[in-house]
Amino acid sequence: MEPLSVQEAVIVNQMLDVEESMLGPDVLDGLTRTQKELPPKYFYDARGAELFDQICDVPEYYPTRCERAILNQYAADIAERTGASELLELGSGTASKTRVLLTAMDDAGTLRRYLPVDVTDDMILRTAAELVQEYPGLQVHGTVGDFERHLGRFPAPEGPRLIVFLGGTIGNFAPASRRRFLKAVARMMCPEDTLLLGTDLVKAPAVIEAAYNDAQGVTAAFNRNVLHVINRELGADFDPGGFDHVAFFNREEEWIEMRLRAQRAHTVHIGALELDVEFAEGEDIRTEISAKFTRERLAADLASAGLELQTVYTDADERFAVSLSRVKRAT
Ligand code: SAH
Ligand code: AVI
Repeated sequence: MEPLSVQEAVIVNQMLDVEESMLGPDVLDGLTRTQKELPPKYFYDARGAELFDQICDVPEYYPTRCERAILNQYAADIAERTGASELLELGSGTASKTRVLLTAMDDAGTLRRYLPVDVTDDMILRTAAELVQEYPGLQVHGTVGDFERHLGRFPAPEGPRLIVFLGGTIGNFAPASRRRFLKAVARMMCPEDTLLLGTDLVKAPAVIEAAYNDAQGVTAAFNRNVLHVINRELGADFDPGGFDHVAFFNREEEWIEMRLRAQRAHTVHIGALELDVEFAEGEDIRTEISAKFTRERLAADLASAGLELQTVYTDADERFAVSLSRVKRAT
């Protein structure tokens, strides 16, 4: 893969090969199931990424503010405990909260390299260009890629590494995939590496549901954006306005489910797949789950991946948690 250079940043795009795009197969698989489903990673084209950023600012969406407060309070402690010289970030987005960590590592005198990974190429390019300006001397090696498929393709560590997965994005995996993913992350960790994981916590359902049903309708636009992506990329004729945004807390599973509900019976044609998809009136596509955690669930998931929970930081209202873990030592 030819690296692209943006000043001192190096960007490698793992998504350029035709066979790397899984959108077609994923849409075919998801929309031909009895319970129609789409993977959440397809929300994030440039517009979806912008909408996600707007979600972070709506008053009802507490996770970003809580996680930022935790990082503001504990970043120096994290830098000291981990002694990391590089930060590899999965699903980095605009890396706005990451700067708190980079600054703490810089203040501790250990910061050498930042390695953001995201499916959205705009994000990686913009973030890399900004960070080389903001942190003189910082090496930035960005990867445009899918963290579910490309974990083995990141640069080898050059020192103790802090692997960061923020925002509660781990909650967007189904439970079995979540544990598989954590296991794969653990496999790429050396004994001196640390995983910093952001997880949203179980709390009053009304608080959680409000966060996914904001009054301004930004989350609804984000949800419908996946249909715009499929229209553009696969030549489909979805009418996004013909689907209602639905988000509710599934109390049994303790996760949010986002759905798109067809307002009327109709057929959608997806040109690139030569597929007609029938919708009944009121039929749903599940577009995202967002799991909420207890400490027990977090510890159990990490343990099942061979990781040992070391520290859990929370905000004052215990809405969100940021945890540090390391690979469990063989006894
Ligand atoms: N970490 C940021 C952004 C969270 S939004 C924050 O905490 O605010 C989730 C991010 O993960 C988006 O930027 C999205 O593009 C990225 N993402 C989602 N699925 C991905 C995947 N499978 N591989 C790589 N990046 C992914
Ligand atoms: C990225 N992820 C953790 C967000 C979440 O809360 O599950 C995505 C999101 N979906 C709706 N609002 C925000």
